[in-house]
Amino acid sequence: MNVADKASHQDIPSLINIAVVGHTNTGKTSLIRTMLRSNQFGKIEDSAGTTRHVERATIFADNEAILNLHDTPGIEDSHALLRQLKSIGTHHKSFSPIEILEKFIATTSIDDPLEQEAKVIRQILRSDVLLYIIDVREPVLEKYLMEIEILSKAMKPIIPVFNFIANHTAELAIWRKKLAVFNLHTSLEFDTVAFSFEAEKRLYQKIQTLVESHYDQLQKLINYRATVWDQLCLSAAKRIVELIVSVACYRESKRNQSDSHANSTAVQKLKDFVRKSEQSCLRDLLTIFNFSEKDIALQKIPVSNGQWQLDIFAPGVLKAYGLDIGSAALKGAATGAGIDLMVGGLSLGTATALGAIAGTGWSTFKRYGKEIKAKIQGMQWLCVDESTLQILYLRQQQLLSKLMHRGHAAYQADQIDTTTASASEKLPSNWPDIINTLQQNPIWCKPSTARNQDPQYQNIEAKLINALLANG
Ligand SMILES: Nc1nc2c(ncn2[C@@H]2O[C@H](COP(=O)(O)OP(=O)(O)OP(=O)(O)O)[C@@H](O)[C@H]2O)c(=O)[nH]1
Ligand SMILES: [Mg+2]
Repeated sequence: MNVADKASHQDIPSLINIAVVGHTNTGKTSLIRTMLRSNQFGKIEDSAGTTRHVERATIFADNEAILNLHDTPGIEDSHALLRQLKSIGTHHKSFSPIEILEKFIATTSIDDPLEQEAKVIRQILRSDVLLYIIDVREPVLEKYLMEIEILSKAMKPIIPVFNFIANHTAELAIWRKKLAVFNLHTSLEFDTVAFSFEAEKRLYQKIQTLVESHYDQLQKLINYRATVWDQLCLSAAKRIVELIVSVACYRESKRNQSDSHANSTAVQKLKDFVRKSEQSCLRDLLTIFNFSEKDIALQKIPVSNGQWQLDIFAPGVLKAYGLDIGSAALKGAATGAGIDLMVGGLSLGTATALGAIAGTGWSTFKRYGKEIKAKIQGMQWLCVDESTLQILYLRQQQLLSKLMHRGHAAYQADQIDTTTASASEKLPSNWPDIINTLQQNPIWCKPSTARNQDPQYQNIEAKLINALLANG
């Protein structure tokens, strides 16, 4: 639960107060949105001076308020500000740096050109920690170093947070070096768009080391967030497993060989089932992660109007997912793209791979004799072929990994620096066995207590979940 309201003088004293400061347009409000898991907080725009007032948001661990985040207007004119502070210092030689800052606030009127800066200074003096947000794409200009010099006068711990880090490693190194001159060694990389839970955890851990009096409260928050995150990822993985299982177990009965109309209706029915199942899974996954249309565009997820852009049965789909077309064609495609023929409990694709149809070997016959007999007797079903199941899995895996890496920050889709398509997407190690078992258990197509308590099913579910989450 998050609460955001205008800054007031009545901050709850026991809460740690964190001011989010920095040059204008560096992503301060974006960072707060990501930390709040809400895109309702403040206003974000790709232009200077978007945030005009200090705004407070409280972060909770379950029902317990843990910390206040204070969004501040961006510093725009550090030259003029530093000049002003120096001038106060010259007139009040005995003033400490903090007293100079206080004098500056007291003497800056509402219509002063440095009014925004005065709001920032007022907030930093009231805060326990400062998060100084840096746009690493920018060169280390003098004005930024002046900002740091000004902030350090408040004698508060400063944590530099590098934003826009994707594809900017060289710039990051330069920034680090420059900050070391100011004795700022504890920095963080936190791309608010390509959000990672680990980066957020490190942020709280850094604050913990700087404000030890709030160590336990922050630990509560870290633990709470970790639990919530794990649950979120687990329910998403479970939803994907449900999809794979229902599609792999699904069978459509095939009448007789000559009735081509009935057969093509059955093929259509099967394909519709797969498309609808995938679509409903997509909808659920986006809901679980609270993703909007805008987020989908930002993460370059190939989905429009709630549907995958590339139909799962489209001719180019195998190639698009880097699958071996040659071997897929050999195994499946008994009755049309994406459809296999199931004979008894055994699909033709599987049977061919096992050599059962070729009739080789006594042991194969002993194992699959019933299915082969069934084939001879003409009991046949249509099922989804293995390559389609592979695509189905890979597509959800890719989606899950994108859903697990995003903030609530970004605003314009074209601002993304990289796509997050991962080369490590692959099938679980025992994939053929898993599919084979699923295909032989059509009763698992729908959830049931019997299914969910079956150790063989539980084993498959666990393997798929582990594989999905290991890749996230
Ligand atoms: N690619 C990318 N864009 C970001 C990131 N963080 C913020 N942005 C974008 O940067 C722009 C500025 O973000 P804001 O959060 O409004 O920045 P701000 O520092 O609060 O700006 P002011 O309130 O004007 O000082 C917006 O267009 C954001 O979508 C990031 O990590 N990566
Ligand atoms: Mg802002």
